[in-house]
Amino acid sequence: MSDFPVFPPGFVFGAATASYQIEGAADEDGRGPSIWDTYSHTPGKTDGGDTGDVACDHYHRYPEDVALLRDLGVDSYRFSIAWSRIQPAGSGAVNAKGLDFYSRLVDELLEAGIEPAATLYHWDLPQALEDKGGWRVRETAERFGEYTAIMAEHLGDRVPRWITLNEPWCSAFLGYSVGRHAPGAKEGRGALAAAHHLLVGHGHAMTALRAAGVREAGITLNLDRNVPATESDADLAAVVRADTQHNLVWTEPILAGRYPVTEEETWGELITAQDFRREGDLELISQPMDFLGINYYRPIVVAAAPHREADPALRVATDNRYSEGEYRGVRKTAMNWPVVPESFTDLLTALKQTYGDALPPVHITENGSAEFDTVDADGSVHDADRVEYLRTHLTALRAAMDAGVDVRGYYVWSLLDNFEWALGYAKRFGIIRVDYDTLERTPKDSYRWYQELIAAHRK
Ligand code: GBH
Repeated sequence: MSDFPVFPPGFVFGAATASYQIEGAADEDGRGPSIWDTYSHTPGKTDGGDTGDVACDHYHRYPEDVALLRDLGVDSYRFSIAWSRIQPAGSGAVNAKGLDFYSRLVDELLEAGIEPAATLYHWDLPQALEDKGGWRVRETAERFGEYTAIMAEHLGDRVPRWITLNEPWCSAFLGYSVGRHAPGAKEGRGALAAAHHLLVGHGHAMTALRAAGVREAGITLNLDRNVPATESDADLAAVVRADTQHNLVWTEPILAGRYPVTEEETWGELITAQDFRREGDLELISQPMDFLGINYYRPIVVAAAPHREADPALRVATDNRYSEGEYRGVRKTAMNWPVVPESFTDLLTALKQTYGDALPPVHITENGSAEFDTVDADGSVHDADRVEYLRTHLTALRAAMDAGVDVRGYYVWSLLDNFEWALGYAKRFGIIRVDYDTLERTPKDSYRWYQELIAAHRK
């Protein structure tokens, strides 16, 4: 056991998933369509034309999945709620069967001694709301607050930990300017408005969660560790721009109640000139949180790249004055992501340095790796690379805690192999293999390793 990093008593070990990536049952029990149904069913958008129609069929197999979580020994399970199961049209009437699914899931978890951690929005916006403008319009943020109130009223006493949004950067920029995620838009102003309205939506959700008296509420951000390709002035300036769009646009309003201003053409300055910004927004957005969720996977090498867009809003929103460079001399995962555990430590200690006491306790709400898993004749998966990834990243996390960062929990991404968005089912992040023909689940070596690490903390 000496190979395991040791965490303090009370540290939360968890596993995470998201609704559209695992549930399937896309047309069942009154679920309305979401932007990911539309996007994945549009030819050419996802690798292999993969969709979440069936996914891991978790909607029907959740008792089996909860049993796997129980055997794993986790303290907590992070899942997300599909808004369009609750409100098929994104507002108004509540679909009782949708609510009932999450209620049964939560009861099953509690019976297994596992604390539910619910994410309210992991990218599957009801299509009906996108048809009215999606996150480009303020109404969506208001509807999100109403939906949150419904969920908190029904599950607030049984779900202790609530996450408003997962990775709003992806929703705003991959969704509305880069176009690699649903709804697949390529807009400048639309993406900036989406970013702002996602923040406002987070604020409305915080208000609703506070009103319901839930135990803990926060947001999950995918903060990036941006490292310059060279020490040239151009590359260093590109890092500032990348930090602004990926990190400061989110952390500054949420943790410091202000827009970032790092150079003349950043999102922060552009947004102050936009008419979607309203008096009082920053107060709403910067309500105190009980924790900050952070998803971490890899560092990003940033190199200056030429301007391609004439429209300044689109230029900022697509961030195309930097390009991802290659991180040399380290192993790459199946995503071609560099494995650099020290970056994880650096990200967290830098965040603490920047925000000090304004940084709430942290939960690592996702960390893990996609690997080229192979299945042996006896059905076993010896995913040594994933075990090594998890071991070194948990060790790096422990180092950040030793350096003074208050980290309360860690959720491995992911419990199951699942629908990896635009990349479909080919990228496998699970500690449990899913056979997409039979939907059979097989724990990988990484599952056993994590199980032992957790068990070692129970002695
Ligand atoms: C997180 O996203 C998500 O929260 C989770 O749902 C996801 O499965 C996990 O990490 C692993 O990616 O679709 O062409 O843009 C992190 C952001 C979004 C980066 C999807 C990789 C795939 C390439 N990820 N993206 S593309």
